[in-house]
Amino acid sequence: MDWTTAHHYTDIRYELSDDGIAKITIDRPEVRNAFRPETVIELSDAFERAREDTSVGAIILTGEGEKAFCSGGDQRVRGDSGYRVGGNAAVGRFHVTDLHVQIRRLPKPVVAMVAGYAIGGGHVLHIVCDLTIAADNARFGQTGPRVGSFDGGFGAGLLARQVGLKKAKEIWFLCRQYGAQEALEMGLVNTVVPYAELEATTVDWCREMLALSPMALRLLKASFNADEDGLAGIQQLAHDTNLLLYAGEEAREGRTAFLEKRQPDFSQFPRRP
Ligand code: 2NE
Repeated sequence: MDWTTAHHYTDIRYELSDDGIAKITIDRPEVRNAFRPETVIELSDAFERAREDTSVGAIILTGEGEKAFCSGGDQRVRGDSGYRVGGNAAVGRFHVTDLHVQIRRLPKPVVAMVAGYAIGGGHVLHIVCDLTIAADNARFGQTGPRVGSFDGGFGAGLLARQVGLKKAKEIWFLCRQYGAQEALEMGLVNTVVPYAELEATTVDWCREMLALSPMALRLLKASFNADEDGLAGIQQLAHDTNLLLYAGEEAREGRTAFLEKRQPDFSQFPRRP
């Protein structure tokens, strides 16, 4: 697969295929692709770039190398109030909170391509992606309680929806690691393939989605999230619907009437049963 670098970053790579796939790679293999605040800020920028690029229809999130997808927050820059930008800020924070929401709000499918460890906050990153393609060497798990941390947001709630409440509690309470096959059996990933076929399979899945209606996929993603995200999810779905309403004659009449300073004539439009 040929990828073209579309923007240069420090901690990540942002590449495009020639047929509408963006690939975002966490490029810190020396720490098993752990993310520091700068990494998350760059990830956020790259996802926004992929969102705004109308030629992009599917996004892959992955980690450099075969040893890890991501090992979570970089513990070397973890301070007493979060992760410190530049490693030395007095006040830290959790930039990844916003990234989780951003991935879920992004109206294009996001596919986690996992080789090696998806651990801790790295595990939560794959949980918030729409699909996960795992290599046979993938290992999944949470470590929070081992290092004095936890993710009670999507990391707990969404995981419980994916694997069931008892299993989700087991994953968090025992901090065990699970192999790719076990992850598949519990519904944590969509498929498992040999590492050598990981990227080709992920690209194939993306291409299958690229051949489908982008608006239908957008509305489906918003529909799944509407159920899970409460009012914020309903807002996304409703605004997506408004986007479609804008494209029709009925809404145009409302806008045109306002601009022409006249009463709108909606009598020409059916009151659908
Ligand atoms: C990922 C894992 C299981 C890999 O094990 P292994 O044996 O393959 O590699 P090793 O030797 O442990 O790691 C290689 C190098 O990467 C660093 C290590 O310290 C080591 O460095 P050197 O000794 O070579 O200098 N490294 C690995 N993960 C790191 C990390 N997260 N931060 C900084 N350096 C890291 C094994 O490495 C592991 O268990 N890693 C820690 C996983 C972890 O606990 N992550 C944080 C969970 S909390 C979190 O992510 C979080 C949250 O809970 C809430 C909000 C935001 C984030």
